[in-house]
Amino acid sequence: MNRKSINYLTTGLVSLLFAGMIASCTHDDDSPAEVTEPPFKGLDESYTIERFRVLSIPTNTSGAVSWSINDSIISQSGELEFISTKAATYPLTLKIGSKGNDKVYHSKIVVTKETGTLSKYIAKVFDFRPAVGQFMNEIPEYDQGNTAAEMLQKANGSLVGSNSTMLSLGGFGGYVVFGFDHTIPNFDGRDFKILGNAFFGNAANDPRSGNCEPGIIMVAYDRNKNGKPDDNEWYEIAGSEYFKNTTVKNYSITYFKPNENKAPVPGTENWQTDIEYIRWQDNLGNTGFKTKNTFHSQSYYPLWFSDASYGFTGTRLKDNFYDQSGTGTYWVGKSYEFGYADNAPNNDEASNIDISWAVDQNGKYVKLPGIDFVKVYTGINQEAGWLGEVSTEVAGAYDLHFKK
Ligand SMILES: [Ca+2]
Ligand SMILES: [Ca+2]
Ligand SMILES: [Ca+2]
Repeated sequence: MNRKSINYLTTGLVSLLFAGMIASCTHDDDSPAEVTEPPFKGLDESYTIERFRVLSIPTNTSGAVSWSINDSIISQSGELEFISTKAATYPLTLKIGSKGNDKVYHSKIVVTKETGTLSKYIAKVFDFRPAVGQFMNEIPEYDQGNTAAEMLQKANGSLVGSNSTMLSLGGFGGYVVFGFDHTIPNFDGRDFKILGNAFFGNAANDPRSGNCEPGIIMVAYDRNKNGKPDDNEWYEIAGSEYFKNTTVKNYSITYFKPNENKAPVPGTENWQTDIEYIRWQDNLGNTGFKTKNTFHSQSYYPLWFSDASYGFTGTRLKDNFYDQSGTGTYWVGKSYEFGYADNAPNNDEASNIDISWAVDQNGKYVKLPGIDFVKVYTGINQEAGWLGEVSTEVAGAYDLHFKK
């Protein structure tokens, strides 16, 4: 917010009306009143920031800008966004303007060690909204009468810290949102890992396939520093499938609450043909039923959701499971190349994510100094034979750059 608008806010309604009168008298065309930023007054003598926090230094300059530390240019943006993992002092030089006609400013950035203790693991789960699925109400376990807030508490119990355990997101769209107690920096290469329960089978002709259930990853940098992810802070990680025409953007699905009294009872006669269990419909005109299998007899609809239906919108990946046996006995999911959760074993490079893969809603890459929040949702809408629906599991996450 610039000084002018602060004045308007603090001097109240009368001056707002007055300003409106002036605006309507003096502006004959449709162009908005010009907002001039205060001129850049140079750098402070020094800037202090804790490590794993982003320092922002605006210049309000649209011309050529170059920031450097020693001889390395670190940014050419009008606003510097600096983050470091080490407590150290960095000499900072700023040049504004073109060569021969530039102004040079000197300062330094003092990066200090954090006052509290930081964790490289998930610090908080903000939201947990799974889709329907065979692990629903089991991972985490639903107890009679649990509220959404209580289920969120259980999700925190599962994912926070170094001893994290698994959370199942159910079918397409089901999601979890979590955050860290610091900003994970976006350095060269991959920056953070998302843990899942994916593993590869042993087929010689298809070694990177097995139990791979890719989830779409979204990231948010807490630009307004309010400690929570805001709608306009989210960006999608463009994984290996993002730009392919087999990927459906803005796919929407609705799940309808089943009548559990009429649900097929696994093991009874005809239960396998009597599969009209949880009805779903999507925005492409498809509709179907989610089935029940012999392994899980509990409700597949999150029982703490009282609504008659609920849904999700997001990026849908091409079905990745196929019947490798050809007789329906052995289904495997192919791993996508990069950029998804629960898509490769935890020790595989494909479970590591580069923040530089983040894109905006138009598919344009965005430059983020780091991220504070992550959202993962199931990216597949497929029933894989007797295995049941493809559902992403999240079992934790951590910062690949963090060192004590
Ligand atoms: Ca990176
Ligand atoms: Ca925020
Ligand atoms: Ca899984």
